[in-house]
Amino acid sequence: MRIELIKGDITEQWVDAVVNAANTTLLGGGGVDGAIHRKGGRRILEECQAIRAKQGGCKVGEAVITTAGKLPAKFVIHTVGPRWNDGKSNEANLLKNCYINSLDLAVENNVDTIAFTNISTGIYRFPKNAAAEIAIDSVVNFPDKDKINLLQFVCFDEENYRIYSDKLKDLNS
Ligand code: AR6
Repeated sequence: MRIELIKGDITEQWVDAVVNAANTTLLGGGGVDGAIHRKGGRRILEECQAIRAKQGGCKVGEAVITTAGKLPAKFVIHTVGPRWNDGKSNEANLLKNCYINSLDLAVENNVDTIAFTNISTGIYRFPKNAAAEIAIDSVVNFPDKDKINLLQFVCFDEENYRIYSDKLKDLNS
């Protein structure tokens, strides 16, 4: 698996799957979730509503998959990151689960290329440095990583981009 760092907007990535930072309702919201639903159109929401009807939303740390509607990607994997509380509420493990469960779903759906946003580091206020460490560690140690060709970390904000640049440099040196 090749890891690539991108500064930009995940809704514009030509990959098989983009990973959304959703909430437990799966009905959309602000941040990247808002951007994905706005640009992807209502088929994404309709599939989220069908999942809600079947299993009642998505728990923190878990992931579900839908079409990507009008986005260039084929699928959206919606995962729900933990809201940062005090760091002692299992936030780190829950964030790790987001990455692993999203990658598991990707492999199950034969996804070859995937883009991740920086889950939980916006509205949910997870500290960015710690979140990046968890994200990189989770993907590098993902057991089935050979089944995915390309993984992009798509950073929208400058601070996340800088943090990921530093950490990925360490990894490659
Ligand atoms: N492309 C890539 N990354 C983006 C984009 C984009 N278009 N827009 C924002 N980001 P957030 P959370 C980055 O707040 O913290 C929603 O209301 C942003 O810079 O989108 O997990 C949901 O419905 C940040 O680094 O998600 C939930 O209620 C990262 O995406 C709640 O927010 C995550 O920020 C989830 O909060």
